Amino acid sequence: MEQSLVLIKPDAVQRGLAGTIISRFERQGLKVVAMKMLHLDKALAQRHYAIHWDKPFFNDLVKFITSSPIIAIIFEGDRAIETVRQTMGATDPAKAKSGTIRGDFGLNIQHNLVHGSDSSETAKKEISLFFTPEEIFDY
Ligand code: IDP
Ligand code: MG
Repeated sequence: MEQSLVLIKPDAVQRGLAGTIISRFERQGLKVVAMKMLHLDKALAQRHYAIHWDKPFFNDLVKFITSSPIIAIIFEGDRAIETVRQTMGATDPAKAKSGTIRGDFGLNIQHNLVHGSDSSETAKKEISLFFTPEEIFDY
């Protein structure tokens, strides 16, 4: 079993797409094992996106992800990391296939609705940034 950290980003929460997005992952057989709503502070946003610190879009990304509340979820399942990435679609909604979350609802490369871990190593790091072991359910 794998776990992936998913963030429902400010644009998705504002547009009332949280339920639709959670449902798309559930339909793929992924199970919610932890979930919380939170307003990210700058420090946590910078740690979460640390890999992108030198990119030209880093400051805008941190501003965007801290602009209003998000929903953090751990999805568990067989090949959860790959399944989450496929269900999300490509980073740029203009390039994401129809039938994916970003392809169907994303507006532009920044406002692309959802985050998902990109490897088992990053998943472990990201999960520990957002959740304590006690907040993760085994059922
Ligand atoms: P991912 O979310 O598909 O893993 P990453 O390359 O890890 O994509 O980028 C993290 C986030 O940074 C993206 O989801 C998007 O919100 C934002 N981002 C990526 N590339 C650009 C860009 O060229 N301009 C503005 N924002 C970007
Ligand atoms: Mg990424």
